Amino acid sequence: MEFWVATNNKGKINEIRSLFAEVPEAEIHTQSEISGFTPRPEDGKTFIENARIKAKTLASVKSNTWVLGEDSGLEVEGLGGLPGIHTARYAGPNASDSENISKLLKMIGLRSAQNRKARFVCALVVKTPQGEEWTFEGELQGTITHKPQGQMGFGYDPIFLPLDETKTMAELGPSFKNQNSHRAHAIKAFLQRLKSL
Ligand code: ITT
Repeated sequence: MEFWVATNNKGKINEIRSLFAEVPEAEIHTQSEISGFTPRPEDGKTFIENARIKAKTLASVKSNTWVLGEDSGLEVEGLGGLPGIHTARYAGPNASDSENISKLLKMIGLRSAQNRKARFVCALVVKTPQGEEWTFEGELQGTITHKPQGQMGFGYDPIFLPLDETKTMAELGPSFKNQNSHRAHAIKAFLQRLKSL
């Protein structure tokens, strides 16, 4: 049973592979295996729209199989929901994780030191082998810390303290994310629907 995932992000794909461990017959592939494949620009206005763009673009070359488009990001309350759909490129087009983190900490310091509430959001658009579209969403609430801590995970994990936790997501690591992350919630909802077929 093949599942093609429309992402180039290695952190995401590692997590998606772990989440699919409960489906032993699943073979996970990514768009990077398709030579000459060019993703379309993510010019949607919402996470779901961008996830749909990713899924549709990959489904146009991978029909009659399962295709997953995943778009995710961080919404910070004191920044009016930013960086939102711009999370991956918050500090510029080729920004590294540490550059994005530095920019976010600076912006919160400037604009909203009092309100560090945030949530991670994951939108998942699945194209079924029959061409139907299924959508799923997941979120994880938390706060933004004052400095990065922890080495695990990717992206903004070192500055994200999940609600009711005393460690950042980068300190909590894969066992926590596999159960509780925004991505885990969305993928688990998909796997549940898949099992009900
Ligand atoms: P693809 O479009 O190829 O999937 P991307 O990294 O550009 O890769 P997105 O457009 O969905 O993916 O951007 C999501 C960004 O949000 C990602 O680059 C991270 O910076 C951040 N992010 C998403 N999920 C995260 C997580 O679980 N932990 C930390 N940061 C996360």
